[in-house]
Amino acid sequence: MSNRSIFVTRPFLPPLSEFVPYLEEIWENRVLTNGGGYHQRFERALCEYLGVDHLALFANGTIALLTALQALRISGEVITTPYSFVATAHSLLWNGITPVFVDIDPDTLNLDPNKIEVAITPRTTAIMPVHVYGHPCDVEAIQRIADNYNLKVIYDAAHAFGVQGEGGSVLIHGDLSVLSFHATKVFNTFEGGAIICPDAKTKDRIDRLKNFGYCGELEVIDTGINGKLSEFGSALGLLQLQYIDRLIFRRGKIDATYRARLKTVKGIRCLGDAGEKVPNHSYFPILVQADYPLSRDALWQRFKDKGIHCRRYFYPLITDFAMYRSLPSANREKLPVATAAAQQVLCLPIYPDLELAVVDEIAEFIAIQT
Ligand code: T4K
Repeated sequence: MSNRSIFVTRPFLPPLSEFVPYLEEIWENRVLTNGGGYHQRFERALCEYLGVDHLALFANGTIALLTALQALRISGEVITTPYSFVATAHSLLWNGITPVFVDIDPDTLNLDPNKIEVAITPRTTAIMPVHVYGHPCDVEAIQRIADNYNLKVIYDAAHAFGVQGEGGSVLIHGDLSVLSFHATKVFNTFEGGAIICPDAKTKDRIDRLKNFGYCGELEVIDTGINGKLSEFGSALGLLQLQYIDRLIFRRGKIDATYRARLKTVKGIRCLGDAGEKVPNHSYFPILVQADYPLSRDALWQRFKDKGIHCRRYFYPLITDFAMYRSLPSANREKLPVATAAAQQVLCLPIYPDLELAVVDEIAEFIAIQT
């Protein structure tokens, strides 16, 4: 294995020379932000690529989550998962909403639809599930519950760029879906994000909310925020889109190599494909189980000593952070599956230019530990 450190991910960047003409156009026009030409072109190109009708670009996924909740006027309590990046629950607290945490499904590690109904109270207004690692949630079961109780559904789809489930893009489910284009994601614009909207009216409202609430030049009709993606990010996104299929294909090769090599290693469970038709291989999580010779943390440390920086996404659970810990729904006894997953999970390096020989060596390293 090479001497350089290996991280859990490494952002893809197109050749700089290919980005220069985009930059020259920005320098020439001096339109840097506020919905310029690249922003408009990138929105259209993304809609086409993702197979969705309406989408609003954002400066990052977190502001997009905050805005999605505002757009649907969500208040009271929202049912969500403790097994996610902290931004999911933070978006609720920032909006003065109480997160109600519900345990996850042991197969997919996504919010368990069977546990949602008992958590619904008269204050519940919405469900915020996460397509963790890009594996689709049980969207039909979640929608059935939402319909029965008149709840909105906002998907945190930060990991689900390009994922196709049954019946097309996984992003068309629920009332809104939120993407992240952060540097560490399958598709990146350095920072960035988007909300997938069901119709033009909702997109209009979201576009106003991300631009301070302005409606025209003189009127402010919503308490908006500055959530706009710049022309730089939009231009980069347009260029990145030309590469995305090749990048996901390459990630698929890495995924398949890990799976083949780890299949026979006792005590290691690779999280399944969850049956999705077109996955994006955004992460490669393994669960280090009791019959493996080392604990998850010991394996993580041995990798670290070798310069291989795996990540324990998602540990600690969101419910273990100080601002959530005292909520009744944060009680670990009510979250046994999430608690166990957070103790066992290790995300292995996966990114397009990770050599398959290195993937082999990482898997071999796992296999030979005693
Ligand atoms: N919802 C979910 C489910 C999410 O996972 C996220 C973000 C969000 C919402 C919010 O979306 P954004 O507002 O971020 O758009 C990272 C990311 O910062 C975060 O975007 C991501 N989820 C989360 C899962 O991971 P860290 O603190 O683990 O990242 P960091 O800086 O330690 O990077 C991980 C590794 O990636 C590094 O060891 C090296 C490599 N790296 C990272 C960066 C930033 C690079 O090689 N280059 C880079 O520029 O949070």
